[in-house]
Amino acid sequence: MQGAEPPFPQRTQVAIIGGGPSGLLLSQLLHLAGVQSVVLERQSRDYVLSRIRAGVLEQGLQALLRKAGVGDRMDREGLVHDGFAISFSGEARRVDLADLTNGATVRVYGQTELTRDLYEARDALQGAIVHEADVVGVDGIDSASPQVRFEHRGQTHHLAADFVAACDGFHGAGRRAVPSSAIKTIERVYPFGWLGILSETPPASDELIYAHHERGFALCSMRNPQLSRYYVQCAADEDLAEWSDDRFWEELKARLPEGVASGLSTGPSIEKSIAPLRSFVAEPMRYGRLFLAGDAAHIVPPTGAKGLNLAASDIYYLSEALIAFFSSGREAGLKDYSDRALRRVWKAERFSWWMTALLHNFPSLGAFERRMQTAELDYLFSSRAALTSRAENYVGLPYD
Ligand code: RFL
Ligand code: PHB
Repeated sequence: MQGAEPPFPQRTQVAIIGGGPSGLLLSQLLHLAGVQSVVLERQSRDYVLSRIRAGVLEQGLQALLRKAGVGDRMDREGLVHDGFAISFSGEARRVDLADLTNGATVRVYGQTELTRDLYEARDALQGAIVHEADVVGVDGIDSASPQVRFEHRGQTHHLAADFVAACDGFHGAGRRAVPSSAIKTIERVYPFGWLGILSETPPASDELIYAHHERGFALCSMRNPQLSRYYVQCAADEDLAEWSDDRFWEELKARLPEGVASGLSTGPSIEKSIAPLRSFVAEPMRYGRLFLAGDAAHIVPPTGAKGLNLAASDIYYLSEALIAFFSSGREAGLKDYSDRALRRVWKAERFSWWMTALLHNFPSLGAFERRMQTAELDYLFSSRAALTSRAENYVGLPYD
């Protein structure tokens, strides 16, 4: 099954806007606890599965996927990483995550694969997912029975629910349905983007390499031993058409230490895209019966690998709160949701901001600030205390 066809359900307990990782994970966790939901996704499933995004999963997200019954393939195929490297001044230095954090690791497993696993799990349980359902508004959010309005192939439909979860990403409709006087947004847009490619070549190294270089930041990542993901910092208004594969490889190599660049396997790209970098938080993450989760509520620049992981911690808090409400009428979790989620969000914002500031070439930086970046990097690798703090953040702060 590739999603529900009309006639669509007209009422459910939780209406979920967005069939990305946040929305799918929420619907799966609710289902396993006996709470009904309907997922409304604007795009087709193939489109959602063609987006190449995150790759690094913290332990909290891994545990949540297992709890949702979707951890098997991740456990089989995902790559456990117990360290990564930061290169600067021509040399790559290792951050030994496991050693610094009493054995914690991260797992490299693509968001595309994780989303595919979630769709399959929802299908196996006959979960209701409506594709090409473009949500255009939410009515009665501060009443006991909000209604989600959506358009599907030219027809307008309504879905009534006890609660609405806006899991519809940064450009979604959920956040826009909240009166502007009831929500505050805080944003920083960075003056650069990331140009990323996917290529069917063996990764540059067994571990990720975050490269600080005067030409700009670069990142060597991967999806599996035959599939690599690379990024280079580019201008915010960069024209993708000007980036041939050859130009990309040349620029990437120029930003990597000699030893890594000389061994790099290059080949044709199978995907190439530009992502803008921004930090963004909407507060609070609840208005009436509408809850914001994942990218709908916050964006982090990808340098800290935190976006998908934050979406997961939101879903953890929100699913617990909704399940407690439907199983025993307890409202405390719903009341606390926004504060609880935001405490973790702001810490991840802080870490992502720090990684971004440390590793990128900001057009505005003077000679002093550039030296501060290298002095900070130098200090980091000379102080176990400093490195431990960064490692603790990279593997993921606890869900508390
Ligand atoms: P998504 O994935 O954007 O999904 C939202 C879904 O909502 C749908 N939608 C609507 N549906 C119905 N009606 C409407 N009006 C709608 N408007 C939107 C959309 O079609 C979409 O399917 O949000 P979600 O689920 O909250 O998931 C968030 C993550 O996708 C995101 O945080 C991460 O990808 C961020 N990210 C990373 N996160 C990590 O934790 N680790 C990483 O290594 C990492 N690397 C990255 C990243 C994001 C990147 N880009 C492209 C921004 C690397 C990159 C390059
Ligand atoms: C990725 O593999 O896409 C990736 C990895 C680490 C990051 C960002 C993106 O910090």
